[in-house]
Amino acid sequence: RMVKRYMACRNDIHRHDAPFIAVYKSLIPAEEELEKQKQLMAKLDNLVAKEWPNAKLYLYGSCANSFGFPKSDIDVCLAIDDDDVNKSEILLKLADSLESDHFQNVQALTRARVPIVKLMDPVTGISCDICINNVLAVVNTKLLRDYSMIDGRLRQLAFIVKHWAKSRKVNETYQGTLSSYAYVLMCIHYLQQRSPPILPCLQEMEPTYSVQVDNIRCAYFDNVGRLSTFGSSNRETIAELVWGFFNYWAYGHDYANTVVSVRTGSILGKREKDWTRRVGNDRHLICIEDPFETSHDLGRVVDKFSIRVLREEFERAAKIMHQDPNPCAKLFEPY
Ligand code: 3AT
Ligand code: MG
Repeated sequence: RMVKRYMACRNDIHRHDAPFIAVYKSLIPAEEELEKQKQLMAKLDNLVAKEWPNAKLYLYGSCANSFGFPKSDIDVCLAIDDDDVNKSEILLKLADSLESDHFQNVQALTRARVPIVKLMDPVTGISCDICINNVLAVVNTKLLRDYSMIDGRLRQLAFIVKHWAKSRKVNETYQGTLSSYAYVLMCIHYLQQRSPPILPCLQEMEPTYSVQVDNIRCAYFDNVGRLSTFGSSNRETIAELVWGFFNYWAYGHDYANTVVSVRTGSILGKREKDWTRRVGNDRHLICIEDPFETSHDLGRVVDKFSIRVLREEFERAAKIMHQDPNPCAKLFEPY
């Protein structure tokens, strides 16, 4: 009986495509907003060029990976090629220049885990964090953006999952739930696993892009213009994918033994990564491998309390997708 009911839902799922597409469209930032971000970057570029002629500024995070919501703060990385950079010194000097240039709320947080300068641009109203030499974040931002250009369904799915996670308050790393970056990787992985696949595994293909970041080699096929028809033999639509994504994380994923890996486009064992036990504060209760920093589990922030919250939310979402006549309204109900 269960199986029958589930099949009925699945065949019927397409009527929810239009409402999900409408939610997706309502979440895409307007063109003016991207213009304002560019305007602010140009201003910051000028300021940096005066102080550090050999340095370069990069946008990273959701304002550059194509998974950004409207009105997000922007994340900027100042890349300075110097063997012995003193980050605090640079941040303090940068903060001074920003204040003289009439930026507001300028604050140098030199003792934070990732030291940054915060600022607000009174002209565009955009707030911004600038960090130093966080090159891996710039590279993983490019990887996410490249994946998003292969098949439009990734961007649709990731916006919906991020919107769900923010509405349900499970996108708060300081409370032991997952970062936006982790959710996007889960979406990429899910689309790599479809049959036929909707996304390829770029890191398993012949590299056309390669950079060395400290001791990590970041290499993958980035000529994604060539892959624009990759997923076309898979006809699944957004409602089906949202359904399948939550169903996987509610009932399909083997939390005890496995790791999702975008790097290999497959599911790995916890054993082979030696992620079977708690080390310090890292518990590995849900394992998502970083595509470049492979010793880094993006699920390590999740503890024994927040894993229950997360799994209950996945189950709630899956049930809504199975049963609710209007899942689009219910799914994003504020927690
Ligand atoms: P929001 O729209 O701001 O929620 P975001 O994509 O900007 O989403 P975050 O603010 O969580 O995501 O992170 C900003 C970027 O920093 C995204 C990614 O390039 C990098 N990043 C975040 N967390 C990690 C991590 N644990 N390991 C490596 N890179 C990370
Ligand atoms: Mg961000």
